[in-house]
Amino acid sequence: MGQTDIEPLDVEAIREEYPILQREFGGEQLVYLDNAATTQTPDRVVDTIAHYYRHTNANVHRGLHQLSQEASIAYEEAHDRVAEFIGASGGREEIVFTKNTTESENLVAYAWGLNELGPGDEVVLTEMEHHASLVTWQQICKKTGATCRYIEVEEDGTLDMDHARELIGDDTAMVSVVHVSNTLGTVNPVSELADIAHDHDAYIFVDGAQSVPNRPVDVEAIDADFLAFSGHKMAGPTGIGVLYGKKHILEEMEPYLYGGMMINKVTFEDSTWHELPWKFEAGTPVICQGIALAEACDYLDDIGMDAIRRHENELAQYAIEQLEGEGDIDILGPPAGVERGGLVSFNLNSVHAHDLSSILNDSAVAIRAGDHCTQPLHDKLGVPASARASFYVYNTKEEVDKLVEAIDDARQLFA
Ligand code: C6P
Repeated sequence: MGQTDIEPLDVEAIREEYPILQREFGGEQLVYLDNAATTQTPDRVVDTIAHYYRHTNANVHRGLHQLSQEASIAYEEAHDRVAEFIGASGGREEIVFTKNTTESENLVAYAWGLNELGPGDEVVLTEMEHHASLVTWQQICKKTGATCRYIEVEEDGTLDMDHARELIGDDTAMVSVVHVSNTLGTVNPVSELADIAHDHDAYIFVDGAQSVPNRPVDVEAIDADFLAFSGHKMAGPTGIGVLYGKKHILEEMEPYLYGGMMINKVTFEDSTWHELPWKFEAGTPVICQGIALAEACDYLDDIGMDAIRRHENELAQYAIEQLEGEGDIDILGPPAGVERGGLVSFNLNSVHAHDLSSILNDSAVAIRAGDHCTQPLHDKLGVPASARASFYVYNTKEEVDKLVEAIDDARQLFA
């Protein structure tokens, strides 16, 4: 479907499911523009959590009693629902529930990387990786003697694909790339990168923390070997992340954490492992969070992922237009008109982003300021920090206008 055929979101109706958006600070209604950090949670997901604890709460896979069986079925089915949401035809066997994107990255780095990488092997990342990917692979490379290489980011915030083709070669064992940059908003060509990686028998790990919440993502269309994302950035609860992995790769991997629930047979001498995905879910898992994440997937699909993608891009483009108006704001990432995720990072002249953020807070406008866990990228761009406004399904152009007005107040203050 072309982006123009898609019905716009009924934002007014959507907002009714988020009482938190009615909060006021200092007499001003909250303008929540920190969604790339964490999105708010709609009533129906909160209700699912409350219902679970009121009516179903029990440990899973252990009890033969009715409650435990109900909780187990709901938890297992949540894996199937998440698989469906990202187009994983292998169902629950390809979906591991973790704590967050960061843990999903570490799971693969430890369970696969520590065993498979060695001197001479290369892990190819991008200069716009989040620390969750960058630090994890950097440290696994240090432990194994493998080398990290970084695909350069061009001045317009896109990846230098010639450089990607140069770097990814027969020594490459893993390409780990962020799908949508949490700092630049850039949408990376992950499918093309997957083809390049596979031409050299390397795996590709896609960091979907900022893409799965905001656009349709189909792991099989991309041909990702691994994909990670977090529930708390997609209208779900905190405390749950997802690792998708192709079944045949997960089957070959060693477990990451050992303990109860992930075993098949244990003796004093040795142990064997449970089937997928339980082999990777040691101990009591994230039961309620998993069930609530499945509800968040239903919620997002009911709105429509194509419509969400359009809404986010429209708000980001509108924000760029408004922010560029005065000529004293530097926008990071692709220029106006180029599709991006629903976020805009920027700097106002010589005002430190932290100062700007606290002035905006006086007007109840919540943004993020700092390095957004992309320190090397900020170093490359020659700025210590940036301010970032990020949008979700309940944000409006009027809220972008309030952001712009609040920035104007800061402008007056620092004039
Ligand atoms: N970015 C932000 O404000 P966790 O914290 O594990 O749920 O997600 C980590 C992560 C990984 N990759 C990308 C692209 C991300 O944006 C994030 C989280 C938040 O930008 C917190 S730093």
